[in-house]
Amino acid sequence: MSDPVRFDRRGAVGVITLDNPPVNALSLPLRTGLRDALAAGLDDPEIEAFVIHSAGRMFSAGADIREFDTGVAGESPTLPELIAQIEDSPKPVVVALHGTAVGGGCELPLACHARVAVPGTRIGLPEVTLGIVPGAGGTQRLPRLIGVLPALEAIVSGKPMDAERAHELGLVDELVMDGQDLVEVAVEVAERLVESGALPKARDRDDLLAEAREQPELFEQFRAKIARRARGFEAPYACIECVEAAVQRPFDEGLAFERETFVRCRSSLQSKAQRHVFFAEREARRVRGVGPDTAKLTIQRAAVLGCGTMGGGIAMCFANAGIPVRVTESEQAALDRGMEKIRGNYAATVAKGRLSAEDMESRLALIEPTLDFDSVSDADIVIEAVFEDMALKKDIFTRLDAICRPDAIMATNTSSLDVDEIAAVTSRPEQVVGLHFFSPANVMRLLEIVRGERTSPEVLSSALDLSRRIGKVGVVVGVCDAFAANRMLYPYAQQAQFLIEEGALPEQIDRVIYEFGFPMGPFGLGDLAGLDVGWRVRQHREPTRPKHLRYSSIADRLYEMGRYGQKTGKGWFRYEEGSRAPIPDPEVEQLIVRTSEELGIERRDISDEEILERCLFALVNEGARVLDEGISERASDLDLIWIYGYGFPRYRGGPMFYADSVGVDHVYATMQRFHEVHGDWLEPAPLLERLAREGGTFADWTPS
Ligand code: T1G
Repeated sequence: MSDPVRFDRRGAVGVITLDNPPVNALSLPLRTGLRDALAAGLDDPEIEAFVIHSAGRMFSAGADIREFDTGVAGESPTLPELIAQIEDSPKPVVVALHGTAVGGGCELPLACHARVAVPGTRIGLPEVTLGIVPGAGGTQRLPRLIGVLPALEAIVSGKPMDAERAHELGLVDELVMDGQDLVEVAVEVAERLVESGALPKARDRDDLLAEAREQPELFEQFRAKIARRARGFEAPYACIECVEAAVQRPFDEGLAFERETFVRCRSSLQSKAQRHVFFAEREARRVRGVGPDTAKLTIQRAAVLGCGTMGGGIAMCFANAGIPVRVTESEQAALDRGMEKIRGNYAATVAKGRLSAEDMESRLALIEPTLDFDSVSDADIVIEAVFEDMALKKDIFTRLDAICRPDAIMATNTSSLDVDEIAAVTSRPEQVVGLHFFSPANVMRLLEIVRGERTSPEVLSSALDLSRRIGKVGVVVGVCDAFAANRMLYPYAQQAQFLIEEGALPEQIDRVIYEFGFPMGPFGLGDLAGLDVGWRVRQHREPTRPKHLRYSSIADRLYEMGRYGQKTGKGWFRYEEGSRAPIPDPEVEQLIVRTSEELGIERRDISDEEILERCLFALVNEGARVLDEGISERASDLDLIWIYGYGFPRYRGGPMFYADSVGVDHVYATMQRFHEVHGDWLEPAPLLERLAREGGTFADWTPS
């Protein structure tokens, strides 16, 4: 391992280079090297100032997250010690930023006496996304440099800003112009500081805090403002408390409060869960048979067959990523309706101020509607998003096989049909893959990439690359009925329906699931997706249902009553005109009670705990089967599927991580009890039993 820190001279300026690929994480060896380089320069009378910069594609991604649960993170020199050494240096320290400077990689620059950056550099404090607060002075120095509200926005959202914005706010002192060398500009700034004798320190600034000190209510207002999006999360509120401490306490007291808060958050289950998700997203890119050298097709032109709800949303994903896309339909009216929906979606985003009208027009210009099926022949990828019917899809893939380029990727957006059966009608099944988007496709971040038996590594590599380009979290799964996502959804939704037969009501179950952290419960979700869609899926699944096991008939009865959910104003709940707020409907309760009587079920009071465990443990149990059958390569992939596909609360890490956190033995014992009382739908999966018996966890499980 080469030395992560180098020290050179440019005249009287000591130039320190951080070089710890791939992201210059501030690991212990790097911290030690930096401390020693500074100490050497401080002892050298010929050195009058320092410039710190990094090799590689970015300045730094911050503290080494992998050190968190090892004692190394606390080993000296710790980051706060290093940062104090820099801020208290009697010789000016100038930092030169490029690429990305986040977390500790932003806090270190905040302690420098001047900051120079290349335009476009991403600068920020994303710690809140890891369930922690910035722990090396970020919550104390940033508000002093840019003001309290901009600092609150940056710290509580975790979103980095670019160097231009940072310069506007006074965080970056100098932007490097075209043709200028970053380190050279930083050396000049350092020399100017030496000349002026100035050593500006963020800790000494108070001017931008004064105003906030007069308006203590702004912190309450900020808490109210984030309440909806921060529901259930602990770290955003801990961040606000730290910035509040920056305003109300002397610097060193605020710093101590921040550190205390950081240490508390770092050991919290929420932070462990959110760090699990961070690494799970990176792990998901590692797929059996696909290596970093596997060739991939860079998609420059796409086509989508079908401009319905899914097709239109998928087309928007490509346009949003700047990729031209053709979208087809068989009739003009359907095409016009689809394009109107797309335009409407964009207009809504413009109305919310999250997109400019110009950007809307430029994205719409990338979407080319056409009735000409054959015009997709020059596309790099064609995604079929038509009605969920096997015969129709086979016909389409037969036609695509005849017209598409040999290297083109042919994908199906089916949410449950057999991708191998579809691929088999073509002469090139290796070019066929499932790309299962989640509704609304332009919003939901999950992309379930379905690997067929013959899908080539190159096509998988291209699909994974594409998922990142269109802002999706791509998770590869194998072919089985309903793949991984929906397959785990069914037992979860089914238990919810059995529970209402036994005594609960939809509003109780949805409240429990909502309070657990989901955006909505299974009944609200059913009404959003449409009970007619659910009915069609059940018709499709009926032939595979084990005959000795029944499913609840209440949903079918609602469908037969024409209650399709939000789209008809009535489903499991009733909806006022123009409102999405679910209202319990006595008519539904009567139907439920009547069904219990017909089934001879004596209704009973059901606890919130039983509801939570039956619904969640049922999906965990199915997840164990999905892993055991090799449909998914790792439990953390299933966690991503549920977080990005169904809104499983990120601060609980996903269903499999959650099962590990409550104890696999507890999940197994509870499933055994449920199985005895409620029958075979809740039979514990062999893997769940094995892990419970061996004291294993889903996190440590690997395919045999
Ligand atoms: N620590 C350890 N490993 C890291 C890392 C980090 N901070 N950041 C990235 N990696 C690994 C990552 O797992 C992957 O590994 C490889 O680097 C490339 O990353 C006191 C305590 C910077 C925007 O939250 O957001 O500072 O999979 O694929 O897409 O307040 O990485 O190849 O083995 O993501 O170009 C706060 C986390 C830390 C930023 C680059 N910092 N990183 O994205 O590359 S807490 C963060 C990112 C902190 C202080 C506290 C992104 C990136 P592998 P990548 P990328």
